[in-house]
Amino acid sequence: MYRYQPTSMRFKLNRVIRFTSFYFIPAALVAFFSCTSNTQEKIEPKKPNIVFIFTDDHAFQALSAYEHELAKFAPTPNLDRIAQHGMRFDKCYVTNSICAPSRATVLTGAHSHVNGHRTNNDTFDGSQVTFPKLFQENGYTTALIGKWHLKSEPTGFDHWEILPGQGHYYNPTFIIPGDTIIEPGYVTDIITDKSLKWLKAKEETDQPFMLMLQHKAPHREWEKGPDHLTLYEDVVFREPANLFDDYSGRGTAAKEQDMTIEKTMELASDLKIWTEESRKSGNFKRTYGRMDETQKAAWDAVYDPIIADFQKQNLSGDELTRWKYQRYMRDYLAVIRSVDDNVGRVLDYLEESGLDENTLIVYTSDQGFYLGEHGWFDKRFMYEESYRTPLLMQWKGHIAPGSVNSDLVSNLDFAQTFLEISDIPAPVTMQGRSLVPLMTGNTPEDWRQYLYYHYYEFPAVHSVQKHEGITNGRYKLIHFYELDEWEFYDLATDPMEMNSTYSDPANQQLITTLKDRLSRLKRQYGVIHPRTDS
Ligand code: SGN
Ligand code: CA
Repeated sequence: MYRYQPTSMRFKLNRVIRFTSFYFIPAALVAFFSCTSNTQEKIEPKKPNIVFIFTDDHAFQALSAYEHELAKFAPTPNLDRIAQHGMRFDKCYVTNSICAPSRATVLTGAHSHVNGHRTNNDTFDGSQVTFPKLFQENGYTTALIGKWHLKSEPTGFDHWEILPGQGHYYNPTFIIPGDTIIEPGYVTDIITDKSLKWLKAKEETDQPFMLMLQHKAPHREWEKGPDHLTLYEDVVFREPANLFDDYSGRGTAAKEQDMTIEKTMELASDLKIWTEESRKSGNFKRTYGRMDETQKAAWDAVYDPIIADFQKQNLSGDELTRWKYQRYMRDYLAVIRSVDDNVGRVLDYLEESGLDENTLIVYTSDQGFYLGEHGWFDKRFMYEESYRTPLLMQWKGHIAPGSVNSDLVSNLDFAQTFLEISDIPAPVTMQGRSLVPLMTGNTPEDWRQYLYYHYYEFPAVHSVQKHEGITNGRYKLIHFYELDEWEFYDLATDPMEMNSTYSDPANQQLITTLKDRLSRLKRQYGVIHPRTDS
């Protein structure tokens, strides 16, 4: 029923249907019909619009459409609407689990080593081909509103308003062409207001549009918005079973990272337990320090009693870690609820205006995140929580409502997907594959069996070693190549990835196959070159 037809064919069919129902009435109108049919034939059907909603560090565990235990206590009803009206992808993985490289891959449809953006320290080469540029060249109007993080000025957008770097939660600064401004309010609300304003202005035109609506939330330091300050304060979240992981089943990289709730997460900037001393820091200035007096008063009314209670308890050891985990969850999940409310506003508008009839709505994040699993926050590793990212897509008349896909897909595929629905040919530099057949329930027989991963940012914040790897969705082989340490997991028997069984004799044949596949993928993507590399 939801079979995909190439866009041009679909448009022709629509045209025939409209044509017959309107004109196949009185025979007396035949003459009229024959003089108008030419004009009618010339009307080009409108190409689909795209609204791409992107968040920063939204773990799939914290999106209730994914039915994770945690989200039962912190539902996301509006994001779930996209899944109800469309498709939930259960195996969407990123090529490189870190912010700016993920964004560069989304734009270029290419791996980090091809688009040149391997780490957050790189500057995006905006002269290369990106899908927004191709949309512009093919009659679309394009906009980018929110977090950008690619350092160079955006290219390929008719309209852009971006946050500098990571941006701020309260009274955020925006860079706009030729100027820098400060907007009063909470960043998630403001990005949504700006996006709705841009969308509403589009009502006047007939031009198809592509909007990239990119939130800062729920990135560290997880500052709640004014509407959600008390939300979840009474909830006690269930701890992940491996909150107190001792890393004994893995190698050096897991043992030597710097991203534990216990040691790395800061009481002051992360958990808002400010002291006289920590109030002098730059972190204080760029968070609480940006609030106006009214915002501060509302904030203090919630956090002052928390600080007092914390000081009274004098916690240490595991009890302190447990307390930090609860505070982390309360803040992080409340920040997500504000994303959810604001996504609801966008969906309401698209429905009320009827734009949802011809708009692909996408919700995804730049990568996943640890919510206490392995004792961690942050991302970077190829382990599931940070490797996977949520992906929901709604496109009326094309994607069956409430459908679920479990093929291996990637942020590498987004650009080609958007180009295909808009009938724009993808350039050869793009290395993914269009998800359109999957969206319509017709996964091709030769769909990929393996995904390639590569993380490059070391030494850097959180001290995660460089690694590359391969997965088929069940087995995962990871190579921390600067340490020359390998890890192997079978997600069917060890879903939390607690014990690498790389040395288990029973796995050797499988590992040899995966190594061979890894080499093949590296050749295919141009990581190694057959003539010069082994
Ligand atoms: C900041 C964060 C880190 C985070 C990186 C990258 N520290 O440095 O925790 O890993 O950004 O995040 S913070 O105290 O400044 O928040 S990313 O999403 O942009 O890749
Ligand atoms: Ca991120």
